[in-house]
Amino acid sequence: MLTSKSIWTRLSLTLVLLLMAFSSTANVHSALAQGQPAVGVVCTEGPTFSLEAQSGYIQMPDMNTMYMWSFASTGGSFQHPGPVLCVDQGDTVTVTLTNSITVQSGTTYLGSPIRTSVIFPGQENVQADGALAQPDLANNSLTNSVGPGGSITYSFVASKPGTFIYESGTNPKMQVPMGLFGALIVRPSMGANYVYNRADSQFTPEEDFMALLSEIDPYQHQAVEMNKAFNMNNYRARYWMINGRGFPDSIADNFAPWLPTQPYGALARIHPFDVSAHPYPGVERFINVGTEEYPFHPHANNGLTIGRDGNPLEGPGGQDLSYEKFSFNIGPGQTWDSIFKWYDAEGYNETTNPVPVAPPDLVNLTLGMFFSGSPYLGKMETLPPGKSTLNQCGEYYIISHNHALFQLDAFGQTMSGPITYLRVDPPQPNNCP
Ligand SMILES: [Cu+2]
Repeated sequence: MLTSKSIWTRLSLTLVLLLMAFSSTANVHSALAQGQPAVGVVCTEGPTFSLEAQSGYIQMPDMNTMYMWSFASTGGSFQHPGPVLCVDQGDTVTVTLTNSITVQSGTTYLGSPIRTSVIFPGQENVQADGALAQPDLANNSLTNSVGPGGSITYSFVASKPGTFIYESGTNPKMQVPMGLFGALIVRPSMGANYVYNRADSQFTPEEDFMALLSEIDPYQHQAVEMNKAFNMNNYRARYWMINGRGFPDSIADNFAPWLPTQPYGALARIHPFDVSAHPYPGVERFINVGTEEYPFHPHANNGLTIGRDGNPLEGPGGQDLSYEKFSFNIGPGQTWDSIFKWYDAEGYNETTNPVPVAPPDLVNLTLGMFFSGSPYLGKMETLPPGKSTLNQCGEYYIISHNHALFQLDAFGQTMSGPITYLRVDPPQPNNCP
């Protein structure tokens, strides 16, 4: 039997636990997530940035945890991948890097102090502490690196718009797979709702998406964490990621509370094309920081490739050289900008223009977790007994995934890795949350 005293003890204990849970969640996420969108690119606004190379852990789809190196905002909590740096064309970009990487033995790895740096592929005349940054060709590295506890400041003028990578320039063959990379978006002088300085690159600002593709060899990460040698000739990726997550975490919102160090989701959420209500496409910025080609393919929906590696696809006279793609073969180190839209080509309507094919008997159907119960956009119908759905308002979900199927894997657990969805909401106004 519970005495009143024990009830109060229990209640107050519960309250304390609740408050603790609440405040720790708030601490981790509120500063990061405030005013940020649930889907799409989360910009860290420039042009002055302070990055800290840190070590920490991320959560894998097979419930493994992974020791990582990654860039974070200085003084901020560990995150992977690094912040998406957003600047305007013509900005003088300044990035101050602090090195706080540690392994189990502290700030040395195999007896040497851990050094790191940042390179900005595609940017010209990058300065390091005021002098032109220099390559260290003997070590395939950047000369201008920083040791434990130190800092260094890089600067450059973002002269070209587009999607770029920033990553470690110190032993990059080893440090980039450890996680030291992120995206840099340079907005064109035509405006933030253009990808390039071309009228035909205009997009819907709420439909700006990123697919940052990467990979992990867990044996490399374990060896580095434990201060043990790892021969990179034995490197073999066993996890593949999109925006630092594997499926199904990849379709969770930005800042999903159960992924405190993996803030970026990969769901693309759009509205149907409409010549007056929704006239502009969305943009997907594909980025590959891995070692292999990633043939990424949005199902049933071609994209229009409009830029590669920060170069608009145009001829010398500005001719439009963009091309449709069904599978985007993103090579290592490449970025591809693709604009896409979904439009209601057939105009199916339950009463005025029904789908002309009778659906099979329910017993012969396999229903996915996201099916609304109806083929008509915006309609929800009762599902058969025992079936539940995550569908919210009759929206469509179209899978989008890496078509190197062996990469849809998390250390042997299949149907994970770089998979996400294109979510098409019914035209506005709708009942979608
Ligand atoms: Cu497919």
